Amino acid sequence: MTTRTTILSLPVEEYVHPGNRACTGCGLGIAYRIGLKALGPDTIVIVPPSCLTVLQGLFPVATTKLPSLNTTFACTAAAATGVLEALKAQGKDHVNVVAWAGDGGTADIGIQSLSGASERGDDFLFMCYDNEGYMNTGVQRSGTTPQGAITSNTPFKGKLQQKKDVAAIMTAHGIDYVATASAAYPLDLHDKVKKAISLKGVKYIHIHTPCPPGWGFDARYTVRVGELAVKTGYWDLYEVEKGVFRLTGASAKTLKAGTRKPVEEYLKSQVRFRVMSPEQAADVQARVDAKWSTYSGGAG
Ligand SMILES: Cc1ncc(C[n+]2csc(CCOP(=O)(O)OP(=O)(O)O)c2C)c(N)n1
Ligand code: SF4
Repeated sequence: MTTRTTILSLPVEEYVHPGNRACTGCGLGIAYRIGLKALGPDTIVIVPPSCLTVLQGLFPVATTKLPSLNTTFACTAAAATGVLEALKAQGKDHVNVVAWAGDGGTADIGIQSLSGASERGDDFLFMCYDNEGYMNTGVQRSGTTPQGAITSNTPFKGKLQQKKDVAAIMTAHGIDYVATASAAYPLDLHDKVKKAISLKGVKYIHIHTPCPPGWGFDARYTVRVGELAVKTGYWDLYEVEKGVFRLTGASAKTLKAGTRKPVEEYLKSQVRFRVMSPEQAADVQARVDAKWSTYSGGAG
């Protein structure tokens, strides 16, 4: 059994310089900082176009203190494979190769190379930070934008389609480790990154990262919005290790204590859901209830 991260055991080393170009209150900023603490100094990061490339900035004022490769969207996972092979040729097998992409770069544009690498069993970690849209280019809808959310190209009725479940798609590849996480629960995220890099093959972590300007909430409420997503059961913290599903952290506690809040509290915390009718909100609640009804006994 792995030791759980606590606020006291969280590494003090920082791999992200303070003062970066992300918006105030960016959930990605929290997740990236914590994820890199778990990865440590022997890490190469591969990043496609996204808010993360903006956060990182350009040499010589880049924020990431680790080697970082910027790629095109579609080849993120293929670039990770290439870096891995180059390290192998040099006899360096101690370096963590980590692709870190937005939801557009993962769920939509990058999914073919990620699927191919998963099937081959290449040994790297793929992190998807999910701000539920193409935020860097002005909040366009992506495959993971949830139903009912206003974006710049779904301005009147919100997005009509359901959110794509990328963690489920990755689980279907039969890889050894798939997890979900949240920027609002950094210790749970730290645990999962640590566990992922101890395993072989492609590992996949999908992180819910609230985005103040894209979702429409005040920058001071990033953690509160992230917590509401989890406490209402809208976004669940879990891991699937070698095929075994287990709720983790706050989601496991919510199931055990039976304290799940109404989804409405989450929907009302953001301007992007303001066009949803009471019937649509009830439909979201029904879907969340149906999902949670399958969890009984599944928590660990
Ligand atoms: C092939 C290609 N299409 C479009 C773009 C323009 N572009 C740059 S960043 C971006 C948005 C990326 O969205 P996502 O992956 O969700 O990351 P986020 O911006 O939300 O952090 C787009 C469309 C591009 N760089 N390359
Ligand atoms: S638009 Fe959203 S994801 Fe992008 S930097 Fe700003 S807060 Fe972060």
